[in-house]
Amino acid sequence: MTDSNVFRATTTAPVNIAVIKYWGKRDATLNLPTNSSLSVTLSQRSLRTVTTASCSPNYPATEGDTLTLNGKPENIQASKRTLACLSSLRALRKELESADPSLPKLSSYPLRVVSENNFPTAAGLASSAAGFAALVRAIADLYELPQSPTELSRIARQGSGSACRSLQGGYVAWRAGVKEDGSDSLAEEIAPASHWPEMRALILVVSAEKKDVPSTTGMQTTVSTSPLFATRAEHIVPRRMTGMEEAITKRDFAAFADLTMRDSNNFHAVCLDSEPPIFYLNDVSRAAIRLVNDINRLAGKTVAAYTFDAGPNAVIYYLDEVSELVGGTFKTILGGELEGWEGPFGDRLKGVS
Ligand code: 2P0
Repeated sequence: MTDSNVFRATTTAPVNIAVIKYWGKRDATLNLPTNSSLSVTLSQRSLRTVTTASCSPNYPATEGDTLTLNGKPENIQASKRTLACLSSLRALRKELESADPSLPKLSSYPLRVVSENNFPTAAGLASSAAGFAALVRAIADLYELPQSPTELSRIARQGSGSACRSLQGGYVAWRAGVKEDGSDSLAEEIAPASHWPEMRALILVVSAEKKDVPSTTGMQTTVSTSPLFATRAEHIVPRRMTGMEEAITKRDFAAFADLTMRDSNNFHAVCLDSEPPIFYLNDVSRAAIRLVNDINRLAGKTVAAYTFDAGPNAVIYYLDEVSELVGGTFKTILGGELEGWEGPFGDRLKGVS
């Protein structure tokens, strides 16, 4: 607490990029996925969200809770997902206050949340993942909640599915769960970043524009119209989750890369199989795929893997030993086609300081 009776907590949350993709909800209100997914948490040196949550008995009750995103006020009341996160976090704080009446009644004060991304919002760079993870972590810290990151992932999931994977570092699995109330749909760290410290990610910003089809809408279209989708969710992904966990445990890059590329391709295949079809990749994305294939062919083994989310931007995974080869090739061949990148040589996204 400060002199002015304002309680405050600041935190950061990283971006995560899935190597086994989440695509499809079995419950759109609770944000329950049709299949499990697995992601790699990127270093916070490159992409992150910084969020400050504060509350005070002096904040006017008439203003209610407020959220400022990248300097602009957001309408919290219009975002059911944000309201769901705030109400779950308040309920946990109320439990603490009921158990210990000497605690300040933070749950009754208006909240102010201020959040900044250091990368383009909604450009398929998982901004909602880092955003909701940071919001949940900041308020949980402000309220001094004892819940573990896995327990908090249940709340972040209601903000944005992929956000549940950004509360932990390293390699994170989001278990789809089977319960209707979503209580077993949780993220858990399967290995810390230190388990495989040679892992690197190159981010190619093909376009920093907002994506054409938002993820939530795209997923619903795929679930309700794609005949291929059931095969993906029921057969392909469960096998790949097992294979990917094994590849990570054994630090088997070739197996990790093969599954990563196949799953990205399969996710974009079910997008194309939707009605109307959903196109996220463009010509530059396809050039990046060809370049990774060329690099692997010339290296005589799999040293790089591409993956694409709901947009044209590529993330390339590789190990530190081939940084020069992968970074140098992409910079030379595709550098001119890109709006920016976060590269292995300390290059930055355009417009990022
Ligand atoms: C993923 N994506 O696993 C997949 C791959 C995009 C493609 O999670 O509706 O923004 O908020 O739960 O989390 C993007 O979906 O969707 C996403 P909602 P979210 O990273």
